[in-house]
Amino acid sequence: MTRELLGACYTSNPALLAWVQEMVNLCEPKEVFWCNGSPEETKALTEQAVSQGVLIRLNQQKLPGCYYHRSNPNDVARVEQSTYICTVDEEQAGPTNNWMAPKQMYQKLRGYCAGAMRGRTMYVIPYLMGPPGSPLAKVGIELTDSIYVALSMGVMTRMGELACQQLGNSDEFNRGLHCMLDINPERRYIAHFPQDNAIISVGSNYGGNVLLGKKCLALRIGSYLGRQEGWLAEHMLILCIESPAGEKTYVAAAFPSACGKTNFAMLVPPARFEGWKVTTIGDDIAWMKPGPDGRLYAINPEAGYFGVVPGTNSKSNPNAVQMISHDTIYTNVALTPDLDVWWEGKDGPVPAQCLDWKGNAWTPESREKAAHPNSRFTSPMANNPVLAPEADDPAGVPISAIIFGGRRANTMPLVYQAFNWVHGVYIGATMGSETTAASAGSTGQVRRDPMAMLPFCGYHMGDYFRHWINMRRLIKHPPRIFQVNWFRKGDQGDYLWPGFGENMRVLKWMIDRCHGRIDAQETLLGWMPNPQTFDLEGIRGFTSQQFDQVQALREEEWRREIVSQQELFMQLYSHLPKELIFQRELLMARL
Ligand code: GTP
Ligand code: SPV
Ligand code: MN
Repeated sequence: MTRELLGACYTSNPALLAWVQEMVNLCEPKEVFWCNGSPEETKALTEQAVSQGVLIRLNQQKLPGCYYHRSNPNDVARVEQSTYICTVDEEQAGPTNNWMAPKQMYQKLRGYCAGAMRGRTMYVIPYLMGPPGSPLAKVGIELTDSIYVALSMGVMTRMGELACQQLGNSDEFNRGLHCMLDINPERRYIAHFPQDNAIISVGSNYGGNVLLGKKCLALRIGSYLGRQEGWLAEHMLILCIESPAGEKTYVAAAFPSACGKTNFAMLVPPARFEGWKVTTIGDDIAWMKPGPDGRLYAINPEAGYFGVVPGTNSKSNPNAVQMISHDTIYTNVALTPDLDVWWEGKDGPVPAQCLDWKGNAWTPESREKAAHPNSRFTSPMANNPVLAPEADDPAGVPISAIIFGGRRANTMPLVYQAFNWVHGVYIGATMGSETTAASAGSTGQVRRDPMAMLPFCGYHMGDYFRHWINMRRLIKHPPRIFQVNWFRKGDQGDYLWPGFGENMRVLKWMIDRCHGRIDAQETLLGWMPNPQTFDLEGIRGFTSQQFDQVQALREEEWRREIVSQQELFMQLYSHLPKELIFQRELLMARL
């Protein structure tokens, strides 16, 4: 392809052309660039980003195909206080979302966007969420003035002509508009219009706020559509666990942001599990729908990983280390003098000097962190050495287990199993977790984060629970539901469970439960592992007493836990399914 042809329009879809024209009239860009997703185009856009200073080319000997990006220091995480669900009725958005009337929000944001791309390029990004040809896949179009977004969407989604092919002449596509403006937190809005299948994001250039296929479409708009259409859009990883005999079991797990999804999805089984394999279907989002055989089928709508960098090393996640060693964009990590990257928890020595994520000189004596705690990598899923071929299967994979897990220093045992579907929905609905750096604001505060969806549910959370309960009727063979907690701490503030690869032991117990192959003990919380049959062999220095500690059910803590669930239940009361109130009362009675 010649240079001149890059960026030319290649669709004749009338609805798409009309909408792009309307947005061009509004934003008044100097030029319009239609991204087609070709390797030539990626190369040319990358060159341009480098010459504009948006990307820095990293040391190509050490990190082939890798680039470095710094976002504005005021713009390094999702902003929940600026995220809105704009349904016609405020009631529909529910008390856990910010709300503004669509008319009012359109007016405000169109005001901001008017002429906002003068002298700039508008990139038109057609993208497909899900494998081509999948009945669950959806098409979105993102219009942006950020070349960083254009390049990132090329990694994170199936971007370009194939999306337009899937769309054909239909007008059923998500309309997403992104204007960076001047990256001013005062004019930062991430606004969703579920009833119009539309998104407007202004004033940010940070991943979760601006890669509109991800949290905005795949979760907030997705959850809204899922309720109407009878499926689930969830903040879940999807993995495959394969036994030495070749038996494959698929598992989906919801952990809140920065609570271990990417790590769990790429887990390397310890030596004890020779012959077992874990492969990744997805690391952040699952779209799930009942299949013709009565099982729940899941696809990963994404095509890349936007993952937490700090803590990534060859012990915690060797597959990720390999994955991000090439063809990766690093955002907000530290930069060494030889154009390598560094972060807290990386393999090897701490550099004697480097530039921190803000571009300031940093030495090991510096008090601040070199990499931002929410610094991220953007890697295509094809880079993942343990990518499951099923990630491209339009039919998705049948889910046997659903796992809910929060970051809890106390109260929550390592693992237990729900008694049944409704009890599992109650467990997910009442999940608590400490806040993390993935969202702007204070970290380490326990809050309720139902199903890890608090920041991502595009409608009333009480109606969302009702939808989960109702789904049971559509699923003849429902997945078993579990709760896990990798983050319980001892009196000294140390993690009680080694985590990471050793989580395989919990995974193995769960799939054995799904296949009816291992016993369990009934407790007031649910089914717990029998310490005699739970496999602890070969964890260095881990004793059965420590296992008792990490599994301990402390009734004092649970009394407090139940009380703290009250707040969420009160907040959602008018839409809260009675079933969940009964579940809570049953638990109280058992206590
Ligand atoms: P998002 O991309 O924000 O949705 O996050 P995620 O759920 O994919 O989280 P990720 O796997 O990136 O993990 C975030 C943090 O949790 C990292 O700092 C990890 O080191 C840490 N972590 C992950 N798994 C474990 C574990 O089993 N034990 C402990 N102690 N920490 C873990
Ligand atoms: C999360 O915060 O849950 C993420 C990163 O996966 S972001 O895309 O920024 O939302
Ligand atoms: Mn996430």
